[in-house]
Amino acid sequence: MSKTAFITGATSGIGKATAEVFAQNGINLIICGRREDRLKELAETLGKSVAVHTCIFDVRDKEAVFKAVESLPAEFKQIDILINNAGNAHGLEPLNEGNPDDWDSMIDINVKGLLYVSKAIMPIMVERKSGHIINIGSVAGKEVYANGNVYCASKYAVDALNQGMRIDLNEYGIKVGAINPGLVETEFSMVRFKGDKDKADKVYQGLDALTPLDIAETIMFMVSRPPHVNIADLLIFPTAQASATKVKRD
Ligand code: NDP
Ligand code: 8X3
Repeated sequence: MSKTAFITGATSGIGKATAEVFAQNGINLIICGRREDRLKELAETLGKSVAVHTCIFDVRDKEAVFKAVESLPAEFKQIDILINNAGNAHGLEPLNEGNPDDWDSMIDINVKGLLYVSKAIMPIMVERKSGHIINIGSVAGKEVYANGNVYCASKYAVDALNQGMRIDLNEYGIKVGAINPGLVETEFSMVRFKGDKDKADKVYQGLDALTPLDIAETIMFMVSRPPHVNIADLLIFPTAQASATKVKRD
């Protein structure tokens, strides 16, 4: 029987590419995000090959998250795979100059949002004693870099939650793993720099950054391992990147 995946942040970047690769592999989809027009367009395209349901909610809104999961149509209720992907960086300043509203966004979306979505879906997996959760962390959750402060803290939290989830769900046979990318060219930097295209473009200049497809294909590899194999934690860089800050540029 076909599997069903619940993907947060499917309107763009890594989440969207993951939805596309899953659809190519016959995995039915629940695609989530705030931008309804984008979700509808994606659902229309991918709906030609698999069953697709769209959920429009802000992961910060606890009630909306639970309502979205509770009101899934019967054919989408048995979620096999959860991709906790929704997230962004907001700002890149020294901590003493940082904007507390940006801090709230990163902690509320990247950490609390991931928790709310997981809380809504874990019982479904526990009940069935089966499931696979993939958390999208970052190199920022492995190394702190200058001005990364709260974004790094939020991704260190994802790393801790990935470990905690794996330990707590172990007795139910549920797989939990993280993928932690370095530089991936998406809308990420446009969000981080609040629409400043020059600043955003500079992040990816002079190197071949990872693409959302690179990450999606790796996620597909993770979810297609045999039942006894769980990829627990994976760090992935473009070849030109050796650490959070060591990047070879032309
Ligand atoms: P994008 O900006 O392209 O995509 C972010 C996605 O998250 C969008 O679909 C957006 O949907 C969703 N999202 C953001 N805020 C919310 C919210 N409050 N509620 C619901 N959905 C939300 O960035 P990426 O694809 O690069 O980012 C995806 C994940 O990958 C993030 O967790 C990011 O931290 C991580 N990552 C990215 C790297 C990179 O270099 N790009 C490297 C390492 C990790 P919408 O706005 O429609 O709600
Ligand atoms: C995104 C990659 O290096 O901007 O998580 O933190 S980085």
